Amino acid sequence: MFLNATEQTTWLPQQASTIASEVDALFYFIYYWTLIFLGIVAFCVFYFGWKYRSSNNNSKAPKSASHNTPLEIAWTVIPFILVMIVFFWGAGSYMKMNVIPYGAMEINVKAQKWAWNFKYKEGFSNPRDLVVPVNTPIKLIMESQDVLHSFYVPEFRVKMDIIPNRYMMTWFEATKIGEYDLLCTEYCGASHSEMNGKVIVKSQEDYEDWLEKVNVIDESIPLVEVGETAYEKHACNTCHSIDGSSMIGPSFKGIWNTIAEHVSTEDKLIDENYIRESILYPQKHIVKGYENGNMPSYKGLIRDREIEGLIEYIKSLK
Ligand code: HEC
Ligand SMILES: [Cu+2]
Repeated sequence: MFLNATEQTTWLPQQASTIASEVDALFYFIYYWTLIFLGIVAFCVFYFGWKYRSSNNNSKAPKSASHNTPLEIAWTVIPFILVMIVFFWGAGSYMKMNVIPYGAMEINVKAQKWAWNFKYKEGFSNPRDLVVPVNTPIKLIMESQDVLHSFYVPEFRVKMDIIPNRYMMTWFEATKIGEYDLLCTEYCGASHSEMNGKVIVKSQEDYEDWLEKVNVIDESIPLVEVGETAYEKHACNTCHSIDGSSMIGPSFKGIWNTIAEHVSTEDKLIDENYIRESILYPQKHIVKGYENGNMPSYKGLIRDREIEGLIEYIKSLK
């Protein structure tokens, strides 16, 4: 429980990446030395407080307390050695975390208010969940569409800020098959707390099966259901309600075939093309009363069938 357990403990989540045990070992090293020194200092405070209390005969106190060479050397050299151990140990782990192994599998990450999207080299993108094979180094090439976000997977001990207008890199190698929480850990606006997903670690075989399946959209799923899933997966639900209540964006309820009132462009009928355009080029028309909402563009992040699904879904919300 106390020394670097691979399973979840009271203190730390389980270790599910190659770097996790190293991070924890250093953490516990610092943690226990801190406890030891806390004990020594607290003991001295109470012991000397008692020993030199005023009711005691003060003649016991040393005549000159200005200097004690062995003591001073001890309290300089011992902490110095400890700090140097922490420094070199930490620098070593830091290098490992930041030097991306050659030949790592690359995945592009897009962060935006308030959703994750993962682009695979095979030519498709997966919203919300990052699916990876086990025991494979994964390099993430991350970018933000808007503000500062941060990619955080506690079980992997991996955290990297995503600064707008540049690529941010990080990497990890998952060691256990399973599902792990993925969180945004940089406050990024009203629905920051909903900006989460999963890292799904699969065996090499399952991963290849998934790759094959995810590329073909299952035609047997009705469009309305595709739309309903996309509404959640693409985080439309953080800004658009389906019950008529106004959030950051207008509600989807009952808007089909009504007229959208726009700021500075002409009003438009809400039909198939309008919804498609709203998803791909949201800044083209701005709905009255929602000037400050700033919907992100889903161009390149959403599949055609999902757009078709969302249209059907919005139609169904009477
Ligand atoms: C960050 C918040 C946010 C997210 C996420 C978001 N939207 Fe929007 N959306 C807005 C805002 C704000 C507006 C109104 C301003 C505008 O027209 O750009 C809007 C407008 C729209 C409109 C036009 C509605 C009307 O009444 O004219 C549609 C359709 C739409 N969004 C669909 C979607 C879909 C589908 C998704 C998910 C794939 C989505 N939005 C995700 C904020 C968001
Ligand atoms: Cu965020």
